[in-house]
Amino acid sequence: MRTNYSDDFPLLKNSWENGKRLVYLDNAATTQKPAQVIEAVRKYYEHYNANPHRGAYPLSEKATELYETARERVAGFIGAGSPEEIVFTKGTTESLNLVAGIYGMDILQEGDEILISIAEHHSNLIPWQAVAKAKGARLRYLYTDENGKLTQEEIAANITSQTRIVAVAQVSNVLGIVNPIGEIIKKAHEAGAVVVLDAAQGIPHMQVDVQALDVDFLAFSGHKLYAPMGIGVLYAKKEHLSKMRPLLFGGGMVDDVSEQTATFTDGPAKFEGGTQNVEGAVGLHSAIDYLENIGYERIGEVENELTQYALARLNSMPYVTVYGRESGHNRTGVISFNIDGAHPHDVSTILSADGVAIRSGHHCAHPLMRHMGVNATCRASLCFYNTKEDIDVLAGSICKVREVLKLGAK
Ligand code: C6P
Repeated sequence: MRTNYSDDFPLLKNSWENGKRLVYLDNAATTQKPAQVIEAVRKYYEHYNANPHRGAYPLSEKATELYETARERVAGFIGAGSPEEIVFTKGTTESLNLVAGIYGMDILQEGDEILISIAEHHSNLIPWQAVAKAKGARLRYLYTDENGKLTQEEIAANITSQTRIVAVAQVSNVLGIVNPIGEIIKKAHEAGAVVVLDAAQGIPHMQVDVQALDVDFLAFSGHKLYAPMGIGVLYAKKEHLSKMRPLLFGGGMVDDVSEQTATFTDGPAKFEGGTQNVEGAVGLHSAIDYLENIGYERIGEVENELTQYALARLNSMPYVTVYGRESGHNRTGVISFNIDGAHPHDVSTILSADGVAIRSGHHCAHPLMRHMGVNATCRASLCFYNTKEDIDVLAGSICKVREVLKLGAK
């Protein structure tokens, strides 16, 4: 059984920071790219680059084929009924803005309720604030308990006959907790609401099947899934997508344009105005191949073992506070913590001197920070290419923080 995957990632083999080996623990922000993804993108530019859906010459036809094959691959990967339900976007942020700004804007009426959780990333929060304001709808929140969980009682009490849209993250980018998505979708559908799932932090770690989940919309980013930046996905059930207006007007999305009017194509192309990111789609296709070759089961095993190991190391330090549920399988390797007396930015700077890359700050989740009563946290986020040695370097570096900051022993 293979135990070390870091060799597949050129940057991890070659990178050194301050003379120290790079210990990359910021995978929730973006992941590194395996050699096969880099190679697929290089090959695309060396052999196939042209503007897709426009030229009648073989090169353009090849670029079109690669782009559309990637769409089919994504559809199969998430269990969509058809590639027609897959819209390529720049990333999760654009996907969620498309749902809120078009679907939300068209279906919501005064007094309707949009329900999100207090743990949402700003990308799944501010678009709903904007649409609520524009339509006179109410933006309501599900609150996490002291363990960072959304309880069944909280869900049951807040999805009502007024709820039209429920938009939640599959996994919190701050706490790593996996939300009870099945329960939320069931309750929302019983109430006649649609569900928008932000899978940005979920899909890199667990299999998603949109039909089994019966989710209405799903958004994710390629760059957190070992693919290039600038490519993302919006899955939407055909019944919703066919009724939605385009967001961006331009080339590649029209049927006919006259001086004063235009008609638009059906299907995903309607939402993909302008020249698209073929390189990104090719890279995403290759990243999915890479991931499926390892398999989610194996990825889950490796990441769970690393996560439990990291939690045990951090929890053994009396001056470290870990936020959110501290053990169990129902979480990913996103671990937020603070060190008594130390500002998270100082912590990440000290860790960085040891080659350790973590994130510190509010993680684009201000309302959650306020709800937890903290200004900021340090966040280490693991994935399957990390190793126990990486965690040991992290733990060793954390041990030094209070000493470096002259905070005394604890
Ligand atoms: N979170 C993080 O370090 P984009 O930037 O569009 O690829 O993804 C936005 C986004 C949406 N939802 C969730 C749950 C996310 O975690 C993110 C991105 C990164 O936590 C960058 S802020």
